[in-house]
Amino acid sequence: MSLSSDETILSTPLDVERIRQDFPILATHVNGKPLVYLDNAATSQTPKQVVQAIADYYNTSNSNVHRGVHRLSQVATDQYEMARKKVARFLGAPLVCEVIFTSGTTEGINLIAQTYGRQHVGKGDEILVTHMEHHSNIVPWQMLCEEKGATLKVVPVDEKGDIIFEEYEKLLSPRTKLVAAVHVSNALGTVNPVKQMIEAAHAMNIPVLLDGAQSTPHMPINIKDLDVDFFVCSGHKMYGPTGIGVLYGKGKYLEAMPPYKGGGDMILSVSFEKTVFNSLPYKFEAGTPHIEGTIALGATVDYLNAVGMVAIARHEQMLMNYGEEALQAVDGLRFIGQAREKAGVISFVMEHAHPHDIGQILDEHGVAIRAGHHCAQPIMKHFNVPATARASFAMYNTKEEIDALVNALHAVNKVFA
Ligand code: 7TS
Repeated sequence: MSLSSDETILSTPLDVERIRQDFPILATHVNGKPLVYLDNAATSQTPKQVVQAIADYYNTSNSNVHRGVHRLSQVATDQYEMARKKVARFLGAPLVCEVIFTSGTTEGINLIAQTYGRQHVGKGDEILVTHMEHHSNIVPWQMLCEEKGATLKVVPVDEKGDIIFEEYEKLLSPRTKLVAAVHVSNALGTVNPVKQMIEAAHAMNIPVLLDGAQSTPHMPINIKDLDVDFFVCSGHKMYGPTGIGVLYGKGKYLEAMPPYKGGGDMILSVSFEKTVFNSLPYKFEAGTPHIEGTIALGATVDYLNAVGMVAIARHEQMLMNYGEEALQAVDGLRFIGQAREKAGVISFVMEHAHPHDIGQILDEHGVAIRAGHHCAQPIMKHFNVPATARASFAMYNTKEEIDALVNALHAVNKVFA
């Protein structure tokens, strides 16, 4: 990512040793070796301040939100709505009521497909995705296209793992009803040129949904600056709890969209003749929400603000450069994905060992990585591999941990080469 000079001045290096004290799980030993946790793209670890926020909620204010006149319910509601304000500020959302809590990225995308999508996509229309999408940004659109007689179009990716921008521009057409693109690829680490993609789509009045599951943990996000129409992310990939995520949508779209789920809290009044839906954001939050997860997501945002997203991005970029250099010392290792701009992820294959075998031997050395297709089978096929091994970084990772990864990969070669 590029940093403005102001951001560069403001950002101080991370005190990683101090940060690691906030993550007790990092002191775990696996097979007698210190844990080296490099599977952060799947789920990142959670600092004790966030865990404490969950415990505090249950110990002091556990109660349902938006419906009680009693003290505990008021406290819980205040905390829940405070989390919404914190998240809105963190993501640079123009309006707090445009922030909707979901169970995660997957639910956010499905919500858009089933509401905006079903409302706007018809026979002969097109949805545009990239070749590097996670399955959760492919399958909901395929289901919608199937139902409506529409077509899923795919922006091609080159041999480095960058989208081919001219092809993207050519694919935008009056039939395109939505661009749904990943901000940062979980399989390759590619940072897509989303600002330019959004500008090109908007020039043709096409709205854009960004899958921010892998960008939110690694870089400052400013929805207003991006001018993106929909943005989704997951708490558990940004040091927060599982089961909570965020959907941002521009008010003009959210207002016009039908609800996704019916039930309590999303209504103003119900009779058997007619139901009047609630205003934003409650229209999209039916039923008792993930209250402690939401409040703890607010605590997560506090934590990330205290550390600083610019400082996190710089630290991880340093790890990425160091890692790409260090891994070249491993015989038979080949990177999958060498895009112009990358964040968080190094994906690779080895000449003599299958990714699953790599993952297993690394585990014996206490090193946790992900091996598989990363729920992104189409891009695996593009690179002609069934799977990759993937090391993914977080703010608490160190150069020494990358050295441990490299040593363990030498051990893989000893077994298989
Ligand atoms: N989009 C991207 C880019 C992702 O990386 C993931 C999860 C999702 C969507 C789905 O997020 P969820 O929180 O709703 O499950 N990616 C991964 C991964 O890379 N390894 O495990 C899950």
